[in-house]
Amino acid sequence: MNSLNIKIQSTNKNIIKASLALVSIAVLSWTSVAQARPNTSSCPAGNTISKTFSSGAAWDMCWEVRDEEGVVLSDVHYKPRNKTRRRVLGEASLSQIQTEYDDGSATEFLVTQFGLGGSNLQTLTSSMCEGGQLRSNAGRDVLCEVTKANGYIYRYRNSTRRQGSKLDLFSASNINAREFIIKWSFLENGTIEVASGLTGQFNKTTSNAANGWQVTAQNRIATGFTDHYFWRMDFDIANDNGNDIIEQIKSVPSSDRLTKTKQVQTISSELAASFTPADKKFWRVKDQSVTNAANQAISYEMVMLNYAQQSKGNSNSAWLKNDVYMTEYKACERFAVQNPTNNCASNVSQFVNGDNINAKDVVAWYRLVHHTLPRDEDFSPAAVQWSHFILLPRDWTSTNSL
Ligand SMILES: [Ca+2]
Ligand SMILES: [Ca+2]
Ligand SMILES: [Ca+2]
Ligand SMILES: [Ca+2]
Repeated sequence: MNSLNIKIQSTNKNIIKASLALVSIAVLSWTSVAQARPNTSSCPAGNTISKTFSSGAAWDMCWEVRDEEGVVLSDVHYKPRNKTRRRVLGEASLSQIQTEYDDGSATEFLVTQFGLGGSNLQTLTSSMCEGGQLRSNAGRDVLCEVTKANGYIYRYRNSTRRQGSKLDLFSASNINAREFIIKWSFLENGTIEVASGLTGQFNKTTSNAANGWQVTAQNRIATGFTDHYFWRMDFDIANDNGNDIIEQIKSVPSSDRLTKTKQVQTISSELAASFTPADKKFWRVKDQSVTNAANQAISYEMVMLNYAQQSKGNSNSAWLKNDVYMTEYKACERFAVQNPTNNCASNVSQFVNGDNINAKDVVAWYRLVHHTLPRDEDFSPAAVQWSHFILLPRDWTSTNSL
């Protein structure tokens, strides 16, 4: 058992107990790791990121680099202005990028076959992190931490207005000449924006113009392709990571569409689901016991709006059929696809196997799709194409804290 597994497992008390019964060696060092997480004090020296805005609102988290996922964030806490600091996420990562080519060329699994970390993770210079702070891993600067103005948080006539700030974290990974900018934005008002920006060089060519775009300057046909980004979000709301509840919320229009009726459903067993734009379906993760000052359960809502790009992948890949997957935490379920099958399932569609997720340690997986039909202007390098989604506090505070 390596230290990574121990770290992941340390957030699950049941697994720790079971493993302690099985593993009799190295109990001392093992216990120290197990006790350490999920407290931020367990974060390796120098890997804590914290930001307090002038309003008093604050974020703090831990970051690490893995060969496969690249930058992984953990123990993400938000402190609204004049309110209690509470945990939002236990861990968050980009757990797979699957690339399908329009001409049927072999599918690639970038996170497990090549890795966003290791030597693919790019060294950043201060000019790439203007006004910010570079953070290093294994002797190289690989993460930029920068505070930026973010425009209006709100305004109401000229008397009531506030402009806000955000904390941006980004890294860049180069895989087969394509480059991915992975960016996390933590806004002063509790909103989290998660984004991957595709840029770099599009080198793949094809013989059939119907499967790509004729690039005039290079006299070749650049292949079209689809990237499926699988984000893994282990929400661990507040102190207890084992009592989180997922709700699916719809606003269903009447047949004449003159009204909409809200439907709230607690998801009691593991779920694979897709968007229904007509119903404005979304999901939130709420704590079973912690409430805001108005006695409403605190929660984060997943705003996974990507209707224009979202589509099913090839029919041979069950994990490309749905947009979201909600599962019970399992330490071995790390990659959405090509997960190591040592006593574990190989992909997220199999992670959904009927386990109870009502007041449990739940994990949300989001498949975000982006199709690229290259343009002349992309050669070269290609302009960044952002694919992003938002995590939004819902009833985290009883009023607008700013
Ligand atoms: Ca957890
Ligand atoms: Ca909780
Ligand atoms: Ca399961
Ligand atoms: Ca969880």
